[in-house]
Amino acid sequence: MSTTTRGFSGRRRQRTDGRLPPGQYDVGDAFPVLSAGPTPRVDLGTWDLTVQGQVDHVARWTWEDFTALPHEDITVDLHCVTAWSKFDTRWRGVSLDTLLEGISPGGSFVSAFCDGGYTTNLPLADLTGGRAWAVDGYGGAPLEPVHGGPVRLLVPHLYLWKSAKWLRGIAVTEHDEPGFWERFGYHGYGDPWREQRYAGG
Ligand SMILES: Nc1nc2c(c(=O)[nH]1)N[C@H]1C(S)=C(S)[C@@H](COP(=O)(O)O)O[C@H]1N2
Ligand SMILES: [Mo]
Repeated sequence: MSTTTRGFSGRRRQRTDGRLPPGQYDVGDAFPVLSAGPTPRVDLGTWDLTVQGQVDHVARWTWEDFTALPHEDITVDLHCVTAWSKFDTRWRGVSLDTLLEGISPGGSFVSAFCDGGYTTNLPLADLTGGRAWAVDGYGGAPLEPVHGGPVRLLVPHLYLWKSAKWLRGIAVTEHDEPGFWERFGYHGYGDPWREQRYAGG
């Protein structure tokens, strides 16, 4: 259910079902693209995904390995710190529980890293328990490059800047090390329900 209200910046849909976090609006069918740089060209022949850093062994999947992992369909709401939320988005991907299976982490944080150099930090615990995925499908099709294809991180319970596009791996770290936007003042954790948009806010 959504209703339409007219605000200072145009038409912004509101929801009345409790699924809109504070300060957000429903963007509807639009899917904005927010990237800090150009969309990287990714060669699937040399692409890999790794779990590395403070671990007893590095786990690595080639594209062929990754596509053979068990995939699941995911329907979730997205919340961007720039205030748009998008509801019932449909993704397909591999649970981080699968990728982290058998890893002995020597730290309780991670830095997700990407083609193009983007990074973002999260508590390792937030990637477990069926709450995070490495996704390669969106809306029943392969994930488009502008939205992070071939593979992006999807962590829908945190603001969308934590869902790193063009994901190449997860580095386990001992300390919480600020990533790209976190170094510019974004919040270290980024819970949309607590409006953790900026550090100190
Ligand atoms: N590699 C990478 N991942 C990224 C970004 C980026 O610039 N580079 N932007 C982040 C931000 S700020 C947002 S809001 C979302 C936007 O995802 P979208 O372009 O699919 O809407 O991607 C996040 N992941
Ligand atoms: Mo963002």
